[in-house]
Amino acid sequence: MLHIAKFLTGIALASSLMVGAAAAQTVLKSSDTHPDGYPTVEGVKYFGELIKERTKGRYALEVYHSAQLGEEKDTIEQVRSGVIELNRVSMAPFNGTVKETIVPALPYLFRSEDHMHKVMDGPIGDQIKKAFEPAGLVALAFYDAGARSFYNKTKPINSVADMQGLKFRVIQSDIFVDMVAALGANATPMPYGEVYSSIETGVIDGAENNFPSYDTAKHFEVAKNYALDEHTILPEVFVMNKAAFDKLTPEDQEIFKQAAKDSVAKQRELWAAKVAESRKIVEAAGAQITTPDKQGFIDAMKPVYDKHVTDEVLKKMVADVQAVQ
Ligand code: GTR
Repeated sequence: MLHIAKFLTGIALASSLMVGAAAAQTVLKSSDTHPDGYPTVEGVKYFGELIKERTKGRYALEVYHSAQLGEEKDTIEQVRSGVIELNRVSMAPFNGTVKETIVPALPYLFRSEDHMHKVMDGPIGDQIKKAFEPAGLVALAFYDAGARSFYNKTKPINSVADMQGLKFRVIQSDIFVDMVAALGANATPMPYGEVYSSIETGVIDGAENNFPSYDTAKHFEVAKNYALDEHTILPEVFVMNKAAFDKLTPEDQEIFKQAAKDSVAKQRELWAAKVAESRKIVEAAGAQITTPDKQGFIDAMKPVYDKHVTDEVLKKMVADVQAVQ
């Protein structure tokens, strides 16, 4: 009898300990389209380590890389509805819902990556972060994504004239569709994961992205001509479901914000190294890099501004960005 009683108490104790341990840790989920090791994935993982350490293990993070939870449009819906708590995505798919994200997506608005950093780290960046709230999201951080450029399987691009009639996949945003149209080419928005096979089978001639994406998604295997036109220097955004963020204590909210801020420095460092590495990889694999006449591309972009920078808020933001030295 005594034995059984002891045994039962033992079970009760063990299970209460287990429940206690499970309740003490909330595991949050975050999505990323890129493979493990990519600078955005590593930036978010670092954020996860920091929140775990600074909340003494009360919070932990699982990063689902390689689009395991779906393509960006889908994971944006998942994070908005709270199915997942966090998501690292490009800002372009938000252009239709968070109008302030149009500004950093505009072609040739940022003069350099330094200029972009100054803007996004300052009051305009804060204004863009705030604009995510009505969409049910807290923008925790902006990460680097370098400059996007066009690549294709058909021919080298040296000027806007060479773009004529080519078919490009663009990221899912009307600005990008109009940008390609303004260059005399045709745009097809489609999920990132479909680009490789669409180029391979000739549905499109190419796409547009930075060196690390061109490299890790292996697009260089099917589209060898990479033109360094650098049409946008569009940063990434790391967002959290707002209801999940609001549930945190004020102290934990501070921990999350500071951890996100600390992860930015880490991601930027990893990013710079990855751009150099990816460029070497694609060149060694036979990619032909051209440096087209950029002024022609810049001049062609007026209709994009005329169509998308229409309201006063955006006009002022564009002027503010241009005024940042
Ligand atoms: C990459 C970006 C991804 C994804 C991709 C795309 O540069 O990091 O988040 O948006 O571009 O073109 O779909």
